[in-house]
Amino acid sequence: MRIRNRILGGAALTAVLVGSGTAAVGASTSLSAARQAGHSRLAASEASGEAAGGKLWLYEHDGFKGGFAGFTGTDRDLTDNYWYGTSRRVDNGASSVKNQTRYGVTLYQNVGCTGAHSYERPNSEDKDLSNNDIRDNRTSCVYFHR
Ligand SMILES: [Ca+2]
Ligand SMILES: [Ca+2]
Repeated sequence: MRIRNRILGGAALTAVLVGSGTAAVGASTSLSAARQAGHSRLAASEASGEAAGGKLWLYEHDGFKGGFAGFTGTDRDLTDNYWYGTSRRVDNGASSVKNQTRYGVTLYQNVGCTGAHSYERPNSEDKDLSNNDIRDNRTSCVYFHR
């Protein structure tokens, strides 16, 4: 399984490289198909911060900018979570949110899910938490209402 993944990863990378290299000769349809194949395999949606379906996404800055972190279930302690690809903690750092799950999710001020909190409806987004009870830079717990 591990080897197979490695081969698939290499194939995806090759497809993207070929796509880039031959873009000038104009085979754009197959190129974009190759790019999309590469994209999905490389999980570019996560790497770019574009939220893939099914997760609650916290963002470091307003307007879904900066670091991002995806959740598929309750996490009562964000002190051991880091913005994707960084060493910056998610704890007390979230300023906007997208809830792309079918569950309501409550963001809490304190580890252990207490204190000020804001409820995020299923399939909703909020580009600025500063005018919510949770406010900016306070979220320490993500609670899924399953
Ligand atoms: Ca955690
Ligand atoms: Ca907090």
